[in-house]
Amino acid sequence: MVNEILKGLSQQPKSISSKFLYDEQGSRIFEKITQMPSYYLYDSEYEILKEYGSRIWSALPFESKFSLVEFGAGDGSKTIQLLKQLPHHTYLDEYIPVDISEEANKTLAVQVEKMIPHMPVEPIQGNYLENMKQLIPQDRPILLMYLGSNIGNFQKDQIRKIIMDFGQNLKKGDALLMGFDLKKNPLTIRQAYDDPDGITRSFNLNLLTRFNRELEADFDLDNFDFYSYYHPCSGEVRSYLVSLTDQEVFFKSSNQSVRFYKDELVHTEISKKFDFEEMEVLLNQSGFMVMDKWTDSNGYFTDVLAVVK
Ligand code: AVI
Repeated sequence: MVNEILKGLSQQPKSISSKFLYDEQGSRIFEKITQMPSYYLYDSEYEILKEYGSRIWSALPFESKFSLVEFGAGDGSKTIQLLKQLPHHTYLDEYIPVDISEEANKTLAVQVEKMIPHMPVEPIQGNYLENMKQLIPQDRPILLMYLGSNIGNFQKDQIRKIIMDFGQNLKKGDALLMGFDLKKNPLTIRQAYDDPDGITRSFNLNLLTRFNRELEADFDLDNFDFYSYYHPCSGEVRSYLVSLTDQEVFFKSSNQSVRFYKDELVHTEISKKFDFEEMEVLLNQSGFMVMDKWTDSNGYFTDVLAVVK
C-alpha cells in the first residue's frame, strides 16, 4: 500500500486512488453519504429496483438455470430489494456476491439465505477487477450485476477497459445489469458531492487519518481542506484535498517524506455522469446489445440491461 500511495503523491498532479477511501471508518462515512438528502444516487437506484424489479427479472433472456454474479455487492441492500421480487418459477439458482469486504459479504449472505432459503449464496472476497476471469463461471449462463455508480469512479480509459473485460469474460447470451448515474442539472450534482454538513469532506480527509494510522504518517488534518467540482461537459465530478500551507509529511513506515506546496491539489476521486448515447456506445463497442433500461421518476439514474451479442 505505501508504495502505491507514495507513487501517487510523487506524481504531478498528486493523486491518491479512490479505492483507499474505504477503510472501516471510510465505509461508515460512505454509508452516511448514501443517507444524505442531497446524495440522490442511492435513493434513485433503490426506487428503480423497487418499482421495476419484477420487470427486470422478466426481461432477462434466460430459458435455463443461470447464476447471478454481483461485483462490488457491498451490503447488498439494493440487491435484496431486487431479489424480493424474484418470480416463484425462476431459473436463478445461485448468487455469487463479490466484494473486497469480507464482513459485508457475510452479512449479505446471511440475509439472502434467510430470504430465499433454497438458493445457494457463495460469497467471494476479492478484487473483481483483478480476478474477473476466475470470478465469472464459464459453465452456465450468467447475469452479471454492477450496480450503484461504481463504474463512474474510474477514468475514461479504465471505464472502457472494464466494460470490454465484462464483454470478454461473459459468453454469448449472458446478461449485464449495470447502474449509471445520468448527467443532470449541475447544481443537483454539485450538492451531492459537496454537502453543507461536510460529510463528503470528512470522507476525503479520512484518507489522511488512515495513512497516519496505517503508514505511520504525520499528516496534520488542519493543514488540508477539501474541494470538488462538477464539469457538465465531461460529466465528471473531480474531488481533491488541498494543502493549505507549504508542508512536509513524513511516512515513518517507509522512512520517506513528501512535500506539499500551499494550495497544491491532491486528486482523490472521480465520479462520472453519463448520457444515454455514451452508455450505449460503450456497451456496443464491448460486444453488448442494450435490451432495456429503467430510470427513476426524477430521471437521475438508470439501470441498463444488456446482453452479449
Ligand atoms: C461509490 N461511488 C459510486 C460513490 C460516488 O458517488 O461516486 C462514492 C462517493 N464519493 C463521494 N460521494 C460518494
